[in-house]
Amino acid sequence: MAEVLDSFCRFCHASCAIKVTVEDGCAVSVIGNKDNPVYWGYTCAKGRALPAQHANPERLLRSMKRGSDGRHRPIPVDQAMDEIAAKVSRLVADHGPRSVALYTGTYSLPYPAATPVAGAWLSALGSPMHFTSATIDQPGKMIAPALHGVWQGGACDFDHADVWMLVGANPTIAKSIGIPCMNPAKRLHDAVKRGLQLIVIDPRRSEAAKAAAVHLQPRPGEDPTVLAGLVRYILVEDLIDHDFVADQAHGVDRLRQAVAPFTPDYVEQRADVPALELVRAARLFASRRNGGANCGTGPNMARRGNLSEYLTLVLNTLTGHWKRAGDPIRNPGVLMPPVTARAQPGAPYPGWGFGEKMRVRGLANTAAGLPTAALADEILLPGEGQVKALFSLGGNPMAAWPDQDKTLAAMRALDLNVTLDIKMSATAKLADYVIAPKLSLEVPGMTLPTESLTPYAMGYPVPYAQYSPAIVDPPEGSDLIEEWEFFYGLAQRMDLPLTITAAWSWGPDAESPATTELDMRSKPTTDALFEALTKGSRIPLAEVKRHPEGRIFEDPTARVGLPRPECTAKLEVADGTMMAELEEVAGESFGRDRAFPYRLISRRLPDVHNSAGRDIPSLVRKYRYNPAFMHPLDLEMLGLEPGSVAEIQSEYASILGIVEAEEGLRMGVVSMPHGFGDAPDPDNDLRVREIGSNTGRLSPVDRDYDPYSGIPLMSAIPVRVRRHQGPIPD
Ligand SMILES: Nc1nc2c(c(=O)[nH]1)N[C@H]1C(S)=C(S)[C@@H](COP(=O)(O)OP(=O)(O)OC[C@H]3O[C@@H](n4cnc5c(=O)[nH]c(N)nc54)[C@H](O)[C@@H]3O)O[C@H]1N2
Ligand SMILES: Nc1nc2c(c(=O)[nH]1)N[C@H]1C(S)=C(S)[C@@H](COP(=O)(O)OP(=O)(O)OC[C@H]3O[C@@H](n4cnc5c(=O)[nH]c(N)nc54)[C@H](O)[C@@H]3O)O[C@H]1N2
Ligand code: SF4
Ligand SMILES: [Mo]
Repeated sequence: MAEVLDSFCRFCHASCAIKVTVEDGCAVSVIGNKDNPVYWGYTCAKGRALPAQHANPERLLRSMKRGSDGRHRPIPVDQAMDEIAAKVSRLVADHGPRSVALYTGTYSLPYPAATPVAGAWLSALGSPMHFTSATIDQPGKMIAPALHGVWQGGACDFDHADVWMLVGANPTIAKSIGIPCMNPAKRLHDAVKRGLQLIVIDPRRSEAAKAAAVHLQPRPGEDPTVLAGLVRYILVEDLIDHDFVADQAHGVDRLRQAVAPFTPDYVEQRADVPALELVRAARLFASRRNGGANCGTGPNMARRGNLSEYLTLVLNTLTGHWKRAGDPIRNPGVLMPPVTARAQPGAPYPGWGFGEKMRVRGLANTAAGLPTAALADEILLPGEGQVKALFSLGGNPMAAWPDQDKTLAAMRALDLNVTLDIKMSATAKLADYVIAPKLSLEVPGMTLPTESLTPYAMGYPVPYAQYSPAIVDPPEGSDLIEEWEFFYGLAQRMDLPLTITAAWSWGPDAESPATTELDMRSKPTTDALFEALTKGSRIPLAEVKRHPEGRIFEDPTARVGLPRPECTAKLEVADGTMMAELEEVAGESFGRDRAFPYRLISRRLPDVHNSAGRDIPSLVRKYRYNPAFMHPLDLEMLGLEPGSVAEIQSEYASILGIVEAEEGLRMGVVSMPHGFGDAPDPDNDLRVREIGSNTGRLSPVDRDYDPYSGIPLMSAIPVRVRRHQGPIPD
């Protein structure tokens, strides 16, 4: 018998509210809930493919162990946990706890208990080596606020703003950064209709750029130049918010000196942005009080991502684009503790260099976490502290980490390589154990992770939350486990106590989060863990559960408070390191790079999520591979027709790409999605039409990297392009 049940999608981090038709315990179709007050019925092709994903013949229904012949065979998950626990105990006894590392990737987030329990297990072991994808994503998003300080009144609300700037973010497709990610296309459309002026800085005429009043299309990697140009113009033309800057900011004179070289003419020459357009963007941005600017992955993956993020914050501060005392707090938290906000600066704090030190390139912990770009080296470099065991939770290092050749060497060097994945990913194929987890509709879920993504400006614009119980059964005959249960199982076997910490809110009056010691004899339920993670929440989880369709839990009284009288902190607009970087930028020579005349830039495809979704037929109807999009005139000049195979070569490595024409790109650019291909191997590499190729191979981790987060050039990579000369794959 069929029934229609409420749930929410966890294919990406937008958590769209859905109605799932369930027949005999299996999902058969998914539609958006058109009555939902924040998503208005939206789903994308990935959400509608949830039934296919759950029933995918490629899906792992049992955990796998790699035999001495290199082949993977099913293993009961309890036995896998016994063996893995024994191996970890031996490694820790022989090499110390630092020899065990955890990497949590994209699909750790949709399972709220997964990272807390995995992290608690790692801490109980005594290892500090918890890496995440944040430092190979947008490390500047966390590092820049540390250097600038955080405005404790909060950012202006997109849904009520008059002006907005997106720097290398495309929320229409990515549903991620820059504007709230709940049906962002409609949100953007409605905003423009009510008068919002959108400014987009992107070498590509992205879907978001199509809604822009001003679209600056600079040379890739020139964001620091363009943003410094905007800052300079706003200062020189005296378009700043005088009262706000005088009261709340420190360093304006020093900033003025550092941006002096970035005149509109200089920006035009260097970044190829017409001076008049730059001026138009600066005037527009400064002319409205209610607004904001945000960076996405584009500038963060190009050179000097911290500086681009920093200058974006500086632009917000100079123009006073922050909330003031008495302004409404439109999302005072739901599953998180109550948000507190005061119209005062939070002082800057260290962005890097504290905590655990890496053994390479002078890197250490950062405000964005440990530098993941150093993890392959940590595995490969012999000596005290060498990483010997890696646990990947919902991540795919072989597809996602920069420097694919080095990653491959690292995966092969590990004594113990464990991944938790729903399929035999490129990483799983190299792993000793692949733990097969339950999938989203088979487990309880809550929207706490989406709510917690406020620093990425993708959290809920209103106090919305949803809880979903498991609504389908795991496939018959399967032996599946939730991710948290795996780490809990290891801890039980190793006799380690686990303590998890509840979610905490930002804000000057936030209380320290509650902790819960887990019962290690009798396994808690997922729901009990959810209770522990939402201790102190503004709305009790039990109340959220009473509204299975998801609901807004208003608090119209929540307002930004007055500053504390004793507050003396200032927002720093001339951080020493950032100003020194700006001076370096100003001193750089620029012009045509004859050896590597093109710039390969990052971008996302609508129907796949990083390396996930490529095994679902409805999602790869258009592209099975990752096309190398180029301007038609570039293709003509290179003698390439759409659909032909090109060799794309960086100074370090080369990959093949199937070229595709895109009018909206500036010339000199190759725009190519990541996460495709497989491990480096001549056979895999020639299957470019079938599986695409991995852009991460073009990015060595030990050249041209950020000295703090370690992120190498992953966008705006200098490359040359020519017709592929070897055997042409069909
Ligand atoms: N060159 C280049 N490299 C990049 C980027 C880029 O733009 N260019 N982008 C970077 C960014 S922003 C990020 S966030 C990282 C992503 O880095 P990762 O998170 O390491 O990579 P993903 O490809 O997202 O890997 C997700 C894995 O989770 C598996 N999976 C899917 N569903 C589930 C599930 O329900 N449970 C579990 N346990 N696993 C599941 C998928 O099969 C896949 O293997 O990559 C980064 N790498
Ligand atoms: N459908 C889908 N959605 C996703 C993902 C996915 O793979 N598919 N991945 C998810 C993940 S992990 C993340 S982190 C987010 C990312 O979310 P976004 O950062 O919004 O990602 P993109 O859509 O790639 O948009 C980045 C934009 O930056 C531009 N760009 C590239 N280089 C430069 C540069 O040097 N300067 C400037 N100014 N712009 C540049 C690109 O042209 C592109 O339009 O998306 C998430 N959402
Ligand atoms: S946007 Fe994300 S959450 Fe919404 S349906 Fe698509 S994949 Fe699912
Ligand atoms: Mo990401």
